[in-house]
Amino acid sequence: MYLNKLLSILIVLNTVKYIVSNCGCEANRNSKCKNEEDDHKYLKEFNIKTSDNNLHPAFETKNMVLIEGATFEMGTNKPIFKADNEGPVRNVTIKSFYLDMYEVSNQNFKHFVDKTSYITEAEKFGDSFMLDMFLPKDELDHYKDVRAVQAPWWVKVDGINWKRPEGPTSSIEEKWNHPVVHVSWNDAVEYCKYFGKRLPTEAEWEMACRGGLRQKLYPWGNKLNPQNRHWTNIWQGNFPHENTAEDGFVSTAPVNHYLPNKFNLYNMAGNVWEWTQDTWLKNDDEKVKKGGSYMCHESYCWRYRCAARSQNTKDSTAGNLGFRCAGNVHT
Ligand SMILES: *[C@@H]1O[C@H](CO)[C@@H](O)[C@H](O)[C@H]1NC(C)=O
Ligand SMILES: [Ca+2]
Ligand SMILES: [Ca+2]
Repeated sequence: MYLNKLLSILIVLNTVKYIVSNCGCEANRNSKCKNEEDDHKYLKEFNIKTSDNNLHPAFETKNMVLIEGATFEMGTNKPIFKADNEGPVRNVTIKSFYLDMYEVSNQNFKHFVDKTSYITEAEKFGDSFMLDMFLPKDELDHYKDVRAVQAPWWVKVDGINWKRPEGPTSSIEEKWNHPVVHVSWNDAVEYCKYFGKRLPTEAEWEMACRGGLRQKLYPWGNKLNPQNRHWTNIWQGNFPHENTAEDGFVSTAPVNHYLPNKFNLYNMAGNVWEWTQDTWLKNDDEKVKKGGSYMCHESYCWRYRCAARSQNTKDSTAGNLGFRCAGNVHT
């Protein structure tokens, strides 16, 4: 099955002319696309909150882990992307909190939507960003003028959203256990709130990612593939033309695939980026995301390290960006 998908991907000719050190950071709603005019769809009042009037279920800690309060060393003194402010290392003290073991799955999100009739921002805007190679060649030609200038492998495609993640005719029927994608920060906040949860802060997320290890690159240590196995879903091959999927996945993997870290958390690094509560550089429109995704490769986007960080605007959505929720410890 993967071989077929791989072959079809290798056949898709790609028109990308240049590469920047980026694997998803430019897929913002405000990214300049060649052909894009301001549009009524992008006005703030379009974003009606739908879950506010619903009864919320009580907070449950099922499929969450309790992370005991502690002081940990956040950041790194060996930043790979200095402009991202990955450093310096500093001690940060965190109170006990709960964190979802898994990225929020399509199944989880469907449950939420069934209960609340929530409509995501990508559904309201009518489009979202996806990786060009997932589209068939004829459909791709149609979108050649709506690529993000800084990251031309992103195409903004009409009719894609969490239910149709890889093209207007795709579905999630065989992906119930995969992470939900094409959800904005605003959507993630609403989802977590409904379940009595919240997004983790960046510091909570990073502490959780490290799983009690001190200053290691990854949730499992410093080597990418110890024991000769894959520990996360990233990109193997030459981005953005070829993905050999040695880790088993061209796109998302099930949220419980690969081994968990010492805190029993799955896919903190890789698979999909995860929204956090925090604001990126004092600009409240942009929020911090952590962990990297299936589109990351060491050569250009070594961001599946615990210290790495990136950002998107609150209303941005993409095929490699999801989230998990945190919860307060009620005493
Ligand atoms: C953090 O605190 C520990 C324990 O007090 C200390 O050993 C370590 O040097 C501190 N790290 C930093 C970066 O200050
Ligand atoms: Ca992969
Ligand atoms: Ca992840």
